[in-house]
Amino acid sequence: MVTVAAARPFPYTFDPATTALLVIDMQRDFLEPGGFGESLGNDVGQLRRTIAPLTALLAGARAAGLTVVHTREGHLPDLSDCPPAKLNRGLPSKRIGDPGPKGRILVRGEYGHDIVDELTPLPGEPVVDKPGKGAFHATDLDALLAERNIHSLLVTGVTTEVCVHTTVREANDRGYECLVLADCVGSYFPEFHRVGLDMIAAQGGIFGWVADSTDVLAVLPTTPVLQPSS
Ligand code: C5J
Repeated sequence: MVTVAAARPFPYTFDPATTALLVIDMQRDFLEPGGFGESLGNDVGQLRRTIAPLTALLAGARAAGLTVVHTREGHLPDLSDCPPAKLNRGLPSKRIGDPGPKGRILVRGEYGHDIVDELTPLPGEPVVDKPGKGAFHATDLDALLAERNIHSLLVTGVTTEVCVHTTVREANDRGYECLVLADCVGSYFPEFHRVGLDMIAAQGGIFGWVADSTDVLAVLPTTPVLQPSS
């Protein structure tokens, strides 16, 4: 077991053998200049600042032998997995499935839907395609984690108040202990980011813990932990 003493609201203890690094929706359309997110007037720099610390954390997690799971938000090309309540939101000309600057918006298989080059998953690392904001909704994530005997999640990705928050809430309800890495999650809206993190750690850690990636890197083993069989 290792402990992140600087985590708030109190130290976070985890067993690297039963912990996964979850990388949520680090997709070109959310993060890259010229992508869908920027076309809506968002400052992608607010998200891009997560790439460098997340790259370092990924390297540390891989060296320690942690399970690494990536997610992508998006839909089948015929949009049959996108409920009307989601489809009918947003600017009329920039809805899910419409042509966007990097391919059809949030459609699987399109260039903009895929993960940014800096964080390309390694062969063997699961990539969970999710139709919702939460990574557990309508996916096999829970089964995949159970198969690997995972009980704790180091949570990273975008955006803090939407897909990260929804996923942490879902995970918390399912019994996972979640540590959210403040410098590895990002929002287009700095205020939402700050408050989103505060909400997670409030009330004695109502949804989980918050720390910086350097606090985790300082305690991660430098050689691979044995993966327990499920
Ligand atoms: C994510 C979104 N990934 N903001 N999506 O947070 O719509």
